[in-house]
Amino acid sequence: MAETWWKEGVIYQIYPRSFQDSNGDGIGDLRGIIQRLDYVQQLGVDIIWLNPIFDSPNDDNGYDISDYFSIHPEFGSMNDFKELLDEVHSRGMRLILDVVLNHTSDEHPWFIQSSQPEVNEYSDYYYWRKGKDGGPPNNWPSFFGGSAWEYVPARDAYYLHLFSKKQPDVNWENPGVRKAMEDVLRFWLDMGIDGFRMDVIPLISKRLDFPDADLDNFGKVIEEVYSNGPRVHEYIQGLHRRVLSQYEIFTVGEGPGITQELADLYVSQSRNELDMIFQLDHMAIDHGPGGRFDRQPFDLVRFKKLLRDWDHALAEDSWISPFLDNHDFPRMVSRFGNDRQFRIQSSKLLGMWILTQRGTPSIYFGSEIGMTNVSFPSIEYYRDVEILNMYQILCINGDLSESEYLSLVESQGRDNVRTPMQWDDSFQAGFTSGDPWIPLNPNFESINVKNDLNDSASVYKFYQRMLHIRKKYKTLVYGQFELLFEDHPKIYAYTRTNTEESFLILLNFSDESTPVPINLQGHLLELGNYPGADSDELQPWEARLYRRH
Ligand code: ISL
Ligand code: CA
Repeated sequence: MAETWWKEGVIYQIYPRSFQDSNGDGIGDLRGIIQRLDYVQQLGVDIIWLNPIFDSPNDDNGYDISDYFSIHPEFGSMNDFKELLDEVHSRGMRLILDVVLNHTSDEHPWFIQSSQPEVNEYSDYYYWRKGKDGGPPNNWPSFFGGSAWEYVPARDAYYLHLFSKKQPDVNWENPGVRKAMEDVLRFWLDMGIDGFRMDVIPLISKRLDFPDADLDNFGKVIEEVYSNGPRVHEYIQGLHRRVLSQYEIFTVGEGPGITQELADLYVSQSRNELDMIFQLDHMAIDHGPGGRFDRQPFDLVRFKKLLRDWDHALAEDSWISPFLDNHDFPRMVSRFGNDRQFRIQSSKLLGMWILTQRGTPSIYFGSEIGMTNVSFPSIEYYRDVEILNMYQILCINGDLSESEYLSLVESQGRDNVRTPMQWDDSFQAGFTSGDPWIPLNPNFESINVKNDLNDSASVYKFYQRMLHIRKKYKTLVYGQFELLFEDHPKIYAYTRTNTEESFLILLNFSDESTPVPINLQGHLLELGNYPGADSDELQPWEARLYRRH
């Protein structure tokens, strides 16, 4: 397997609106990130991923881009961006940007032109179709609820939007679109960035017969109808050949609908497409057929086997980026750990999981101090377009009460991970001197960076040690993965092995202590989350990393 910097690095994801505000307007910005770069560097990560920072009306916080070539003024200027890039590079780190090639904002000039009744260069830049039987062209639902089609009287036609109606899908069949998107990538690569996270990239090619979907299971709709369209590989290979291959960079594709069987087609190096994907199957582990607000119990055994199967399904020259949360999913300690009695232990355990996987781990800001989900008192506190749309559908027009809905949002909603970074216990947690765009999680008085930096047993210090260990042993990057005790209901155990050495990872995913199921002779404890523990009993949420030659 070829060794490269982007396989050996660790990604740190920053949600720019929520990291650090530098000018008191309540919105995190690029100068704020610059102020905090030493913090990020000292943690020990290598690659910073920023969620979209381009001009946008912010219907979906920047995933609705109205100008691909400019920085959103609320984040700063192009000079601020160049300074940030220099500062990242001078600290020996890299920077990747998040680019949305599947859709634009409805306020993008292309869409404004495209909506005009007169035929023009942009008329065909989006998917316009006539209605059927007085309704939309087919039954496709949007990711955020409601129909994926919106009627525009001026064209007497509907346009497709798989996300919000302010995010029309662009028509990649049009060579003008493909060329325009290549220009976008080239512009930022020429500025010296180190790669891209590509939003919903397997969605860019559509089934042009627009077949009705079977609405029983939204996950299947994504996989079988929206994703992996007929020309998707041709399009990605085109980007690779004409643009990406000319630079020393890497790409990570967000992979909704990419199955184990299809993954190699996107990420095997021999395919000349992407360098890695975020596979999302494990993020749906507690989703029912209706999606995230159709919550199901978490099943550890299914989780372990799913992730094992993903690892084994990938070809020798394929790669992924393991993660447990990001800006779209709840805080990992609240979802997979215990964010009350065992917040510190389980945050460390999950950190050990991420940093002992095969792949390029991705850490979402705040995980390194064990930030948790938030519980806001009413719907007015929420900002996310998905949460607000589903409120209309499930409460106002449906039969959930507000409190039933809020309880779903508290466990599944995206705003859980978008509250501001908790730097200290002062006013607004040190995030802003003004009014934050979304309220802070009130637990910032106890959970914050300042506390963690002053405590040698903190989650932050554990991440720092774990990152150091990951750097030291390439076996943790490249070594074979093998799952042990696959049916054990509490323990997640596995080995990472290459020719020189082997690691054993023991994680107790439960609130009860449990006997160690393996003979530990010849194993050296590298790191654990309980002081001095090397006994034959695993404490609640205990995590241990052993090495043996
Ligand atoms: O949340 C999901 C399922 O309920 C994910 O499938 C997610 O919505 C989907 O993968 C797309 O996410 C990406 O594109 C969206 C944007 O809102 C998300 O923030 C982004 O990560 C539209 O651009
Ligand atoms: Ca600001």
